[in-house]
Amino acid sequence: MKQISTSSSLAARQLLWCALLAEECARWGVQHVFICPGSRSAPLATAFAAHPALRCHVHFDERGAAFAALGVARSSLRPAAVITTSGTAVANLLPAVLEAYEDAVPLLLLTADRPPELRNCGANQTCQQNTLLVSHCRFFFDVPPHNSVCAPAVLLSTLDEALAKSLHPLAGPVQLNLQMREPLLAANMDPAYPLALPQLGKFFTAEELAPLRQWLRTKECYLPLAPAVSDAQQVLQHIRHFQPQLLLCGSLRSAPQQQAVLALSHALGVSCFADICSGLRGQSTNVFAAHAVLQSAPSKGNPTEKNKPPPPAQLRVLRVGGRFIHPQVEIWCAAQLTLQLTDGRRIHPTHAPRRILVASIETLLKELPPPSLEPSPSTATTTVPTAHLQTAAAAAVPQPHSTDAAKVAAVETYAPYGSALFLGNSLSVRLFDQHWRGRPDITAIAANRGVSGIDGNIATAVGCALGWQRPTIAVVGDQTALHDLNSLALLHLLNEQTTPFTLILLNNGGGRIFEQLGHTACTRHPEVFLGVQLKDFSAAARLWDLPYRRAHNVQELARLLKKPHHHRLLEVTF
Ligand SMILES: Cc1ncc(C[n+]2csc(CCOP(=O)(O)OP(=O)(O)O)c2C)c(N)n1
Repeated sequence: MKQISTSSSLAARQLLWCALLAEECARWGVQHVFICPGSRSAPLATAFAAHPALRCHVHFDERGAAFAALGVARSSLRPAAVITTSGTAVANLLPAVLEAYEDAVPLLLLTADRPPELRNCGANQTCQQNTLLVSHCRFFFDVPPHNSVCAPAVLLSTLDEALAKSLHPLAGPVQLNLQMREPLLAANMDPAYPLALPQLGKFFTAEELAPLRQWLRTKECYLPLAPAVSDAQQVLQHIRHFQPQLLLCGSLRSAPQQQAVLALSHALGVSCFADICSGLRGQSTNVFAAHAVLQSAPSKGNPTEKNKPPPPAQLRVLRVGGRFIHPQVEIWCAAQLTLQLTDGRRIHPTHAPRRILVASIETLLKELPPPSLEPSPSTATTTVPTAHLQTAAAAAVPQPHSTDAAKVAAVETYAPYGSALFLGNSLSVRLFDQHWRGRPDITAIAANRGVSGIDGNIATAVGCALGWQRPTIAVVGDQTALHDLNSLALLHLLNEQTTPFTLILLNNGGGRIFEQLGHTACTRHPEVFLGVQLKDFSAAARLWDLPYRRAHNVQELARLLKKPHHHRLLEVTF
């Protein structure tokens, strides 16, 4: 290590240390960085904020910042970074980290910490944060301070491994816990990009910088760590050999994934039964709601079903994508002969025997003809065993007979062209899964179904909108909204012209999902289940200067949705 003595030189060296991280993040294609203010993280914040290729967003609440990063990573398909100070700030990342881990979303957590000499000795704002998130990270490293034995090349290659593991083989959160030594910052310091040898040479030895010479000359990552190539042809061969009769599709993440599933269903000549979060409904006449498959299973003990013909023998089902909102779909699938294509996650809560192929579905696009909007001519002959499902699915097209169906129909009819949807947990996402028929122009649909928390839903929706760059409608329940009112502060990140954001708050007076638990506890002790019943959310909208309207009936909701608008909160009370 170069012997530098003055306090400002040490601070400058640490800032450059952080600038190496910022530069490498940019080279990996990281675009969005959420910075939560703090002093231990000040060098990181300063270095990242100064980088011309990174879009840095500042948010006071680490929990919301992490959920927003999750949202933008999910919708932009690139890792998003979060920078925090030490202590409880790191603990606040945990809910979003759990969601990212379970739902395979790439997140880079850069948490500032104290060096070893200040741990476990009563130093301020210090805790065992180096063990806090590890169980839910695909990679973790406790990075020593800049003035220790750790050289710049070690720092870069460690970040490279972290970013590679945030994406492959299964995406998820990764954490670098960065030990920062005082002095943290000195006066008038700004890292100058692009980083150059003479500048670094003032603070690092020639020996330390030798491995970086090539890196400094180019714009390439230090250690690119590309994923293993998978053989799409082989995967397709397995699928064809299995001869699927039906495609059952859970959530999807991207347009290439959607195109691959449509192309696959077309090439195989089978229908696709799709979850709301696949974004496939409405994309082809050959796509039906996933829960329509349940039509083939007569409900037990229902006398009117007695004379129905027995359901056909097991179907050969090709199961793709993530989870289903409707819990019965996976149970139905367990009773069929199933081949599951997975990104590496074991989404298989029934544990029924099935064949598994680990492969990314989008790679199949290379081997498939482009999808068509109409079913292939072969469909009629090859899907005979699923014909009864198609008929049932067509008959099950929801009529807006209930107010719930009417709410969904209003959004489906009046959402601006090319909108995106974020669906809050609890009843909102179920409602849309049940009643959403789909529109060809609405393909981006997301929800936090990794662990189905009702926290951070507004933040995630804003993050998703940031990545989607489309008019976005988020639908959440009242308790879900209360959980994350802080995150309305994030709305300023969205351009009102290109990305107008509508928050539809379904205020049904508390956590009404518990009324469906099927026991009397909810009616006997409603206070234990419903939570705070807030009659009017207009004050929350006022706090963040957000236009607010209330819809008492479906006509009012339709009228409000039709109006051109900027960001707004629509409270639905019917
Ligand atoms: C962080 C978190 N806490 C608690 C729960 C359990 N939970 C699931 S749904 C729900 C109530 C949600 O109420 P609301 O947002 O009003 O929606 P509604 O049930 O009325 O659709 C709760 C507390 C959860 N999923 N996540």
